[in-house]
Amino acid sequence: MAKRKNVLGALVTAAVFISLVTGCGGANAPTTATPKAPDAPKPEAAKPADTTAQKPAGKIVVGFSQIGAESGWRGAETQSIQDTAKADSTIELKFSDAQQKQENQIKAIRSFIAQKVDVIAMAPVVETGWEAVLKEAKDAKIPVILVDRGIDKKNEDLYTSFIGSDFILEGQNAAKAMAEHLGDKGNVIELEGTVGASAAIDRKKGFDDEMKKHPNIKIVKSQSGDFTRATGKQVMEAILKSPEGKDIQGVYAHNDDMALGAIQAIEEAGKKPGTDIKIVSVDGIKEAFEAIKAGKLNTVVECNPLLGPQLFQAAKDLKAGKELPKWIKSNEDVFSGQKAIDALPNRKY
Ligand code: GZL
Repeated sequence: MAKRKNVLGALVTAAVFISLVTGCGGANAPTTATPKAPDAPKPEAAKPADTTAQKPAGKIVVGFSQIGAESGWRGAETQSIQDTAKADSTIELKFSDAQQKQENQIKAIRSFIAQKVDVIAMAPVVETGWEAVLKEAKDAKIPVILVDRGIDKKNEDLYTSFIGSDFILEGQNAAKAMAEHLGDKGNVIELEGTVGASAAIDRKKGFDDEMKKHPNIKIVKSQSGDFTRATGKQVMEAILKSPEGKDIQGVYAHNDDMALGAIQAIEEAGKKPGTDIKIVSVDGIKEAFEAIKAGKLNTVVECNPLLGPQLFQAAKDLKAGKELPKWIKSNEDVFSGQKAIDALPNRKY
C-alpha cells in the first residue's frame, strides 16, 4: 500500500512540474514560478514575470482634436494623420472632429485628459480661449502639441511644440507673386480665412505688410470667406456687385478653396479669372494646380497638410524623454505657370 502511495505521489509531483514548465497558468501570462520539491506545501500562485526590461513597446496613445472638414487641405491633413497612425502599431490614435466649433475641441481635450492619453494634439480653430483647458492638461502632466495652427503667444508655456507653417512668409510670398502678376499696380480683393485663426491673421499680416512696398497696389476690400469654397464664392459675388467690384485686377485668397469659389463667381460675372483678374492663393491642393493649368489661377503658395509623420514622431520623441523644438516648421514652395503644371502629376493631396 505504502509503495502505491509513493508511486502516486511521484506521479502528482511530475504532473505539477510539467504543468508549471509548460505555462499552463494562462495562455499569455509568462510565469517564472519554479517547481517546488514534492514535499513542499502547495506551490504558490504563479507571479507574472518581471517583464519591465523586455516589455513589448506599449502603445503611445495620442488624442487629436481636429477642427473639422472645411477645406480640401483639412481633409488631406486628417487623411495623413489617420493613415500614419493606422500604419504604426506603436500608436493608438483617439480622433475627434469638432465641426469648426471651439467648444467641441475643448470638450475633446477634457475627454483626452480623463482618458489619461500620453499626448494631446490639436489644430486650434482660433488663437484665443484655450488657457483654462490647456492648464488642465498641464496639471495632468499631459504634453500638448499644436498642429497647423497656433494659439496666443502669451500661452506659449501651455504647449510643448507647434508643428506647422510660417504663415507670415506665405503671405509675403503671395504678395510678391501678386505684384509680379499685376505689373506692380492695381486694385486687390483679399479673401481672409476664419476670423481669429492664426493662419488667417498671419497670412494677412504677411501679405498686407509686403504690399506696403508696392504703393501702386491697393487692397480695396478685405473680408473673411471662412476658408470655405461656398463662402468664398458668396463673398466674391457680393464684392463684384459692389462699387469696389467695378475695378478689380487681383484676388488674394488665404486658401485654395476660397480661391476656387471666387473663380466660379468671377466666371459667372462674365469675367476671365487668371486673365482679367489675377488670382493668388495658399495651400496647394491638386484642384488649385489644375486651375493653374487651365489658366484660371496664377500662383499657389504651398502649405503642407501631410503632418501625420511629424506629429507621431514628435509624440514618440516626447515619450522617449527627448526635447522638442518649440516650432517644427514645414518646408514649402511657391508654384505658378509651367512649374505648377510640371508638379501636378506628383502632387500628393
Ligand atoms: C493652415 C490651415 C488652414 C488651411 C486651410 O495650416 O490651418 O486651414 O490653409 C484650412 O485650407 O482650412
